[in-house]
Amino acid sequence: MKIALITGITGQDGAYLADLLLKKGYEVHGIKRRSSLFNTDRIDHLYQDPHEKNIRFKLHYGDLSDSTNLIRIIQEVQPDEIYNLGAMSHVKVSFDTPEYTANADGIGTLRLLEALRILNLTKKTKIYQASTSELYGLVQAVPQSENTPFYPRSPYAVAKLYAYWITVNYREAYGIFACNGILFNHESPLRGETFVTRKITRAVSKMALGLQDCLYLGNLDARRDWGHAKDYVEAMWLILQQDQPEDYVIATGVTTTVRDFVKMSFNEVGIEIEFKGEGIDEKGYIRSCSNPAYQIEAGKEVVVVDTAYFRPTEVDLLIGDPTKAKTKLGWEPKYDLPSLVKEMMAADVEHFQKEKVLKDAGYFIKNQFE
Ligand code: NDP
Ligand code: GDR
Repeated sequence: MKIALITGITGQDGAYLADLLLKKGYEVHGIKRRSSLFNTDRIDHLYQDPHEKNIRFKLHYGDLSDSTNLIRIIQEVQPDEIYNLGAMSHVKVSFDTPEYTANADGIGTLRLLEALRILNLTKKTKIYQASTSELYGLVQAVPQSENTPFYPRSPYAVAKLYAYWITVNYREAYGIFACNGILFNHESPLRGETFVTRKITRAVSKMALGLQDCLYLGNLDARRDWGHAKDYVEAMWLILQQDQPEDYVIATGVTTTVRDFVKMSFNEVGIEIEFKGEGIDEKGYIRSCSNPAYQIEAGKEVVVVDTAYFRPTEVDLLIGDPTKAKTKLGWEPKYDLPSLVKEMMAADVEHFQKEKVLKDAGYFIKNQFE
């Protein structure tokens, strides 16, 4: 039985990857951070009681900023494969917490690679590094491939640039089977609520149900190559199953603006919206609503640009070229953007329908101390 260790197992990708590896027969270990509230929502369905025998899913407390902790866990687990998904992954927040981001996202990767050297696991353990399309940053050329130069535009991307190169360096210097997956944006119903896609699908669902009035967004012109996290974790696994350790771009090859993502989300609930104005004066209004379940009047202002969500330096355009992954890994995404939006909207509408039932019955308490 192969043994995998996943950092960031409580995140979106960690949850999908753990599920995939368990289905493939792996013993899966994950590192979770201590928090004052439960933070294992996304993986609770995978939980196995540690008091039982022969369990294949185990969680360890840890943090990428703590080398001794990482060394101890790796020594205990003796993993065949490490997937380093743990990171402070929010680009905008990285401008507020640049030093912490560098520590977790950059030096955290170094700590894992060094642990393999210290424990003499350089020949046994393969390692996947969660690299990102944010490395491309300021557009040099499109579509972006494994050969496109990097130009990071945030403390997050700069930290990930260090992680990318230290992964390459340890591969070349010590022969570690260490690979970068340069993944473009990938989303799902498990996506963190403050990333733009999930922020949109949640808000649109709430607006359709009369639980929210307006959605405040930043740059509507940004273009992203959005795929589904389920497809992308499959690629992570494939990358570590090859004969040679290499780096791969994982993307759909299609790019869409934030504005169009908003329109597509509203369309899922039968609502058409139009945008008027430009720049910070741009607003989105309801044009029509064909779904009788939702009483939304035409002309209502539903999207407003708020400069608080602008980044000091923005990444305007991402569109990936996944040719290498398709040819060498045989990777093929099953989802396109419309099917992704459909799944995210369906999940959020269902969630907020339940919340509305509670609220209508007087049970919905926003803050227990209010
Ligand atoms: P999430 O933000 O959903 O998950 C991040 C995970 O990292 C969480 O489990 C989080 O724990 C954990 N984490 C944060 N800080 C630390 C730390 N100091 N030590 C240990 N664990 C930590 O990210 P995604 O699942 O979306 O992304 C997975 C990885 O892939 C990240 O590295 C991200 O940067 C990268 N990536 C993501 C892309 C995407 O579009 N989703 C695209 C390209 C790269 P907690 O739950 O406690 O917060
Ligand atoms: P990104 O994702 O920065 O690409 O990083 P995010 O969804 O945060 O932003 C995408 C684009 O949307 C614009 N935007 C907004 N973004 C947020 N979060 N909130 C808003 O209100 C808003 N309005 C407009 C942003 O300016 C940006 O251009 C994600 C993360 O998962 C990273 O960890 C990962 O490495 C990259 O994707 C690939």
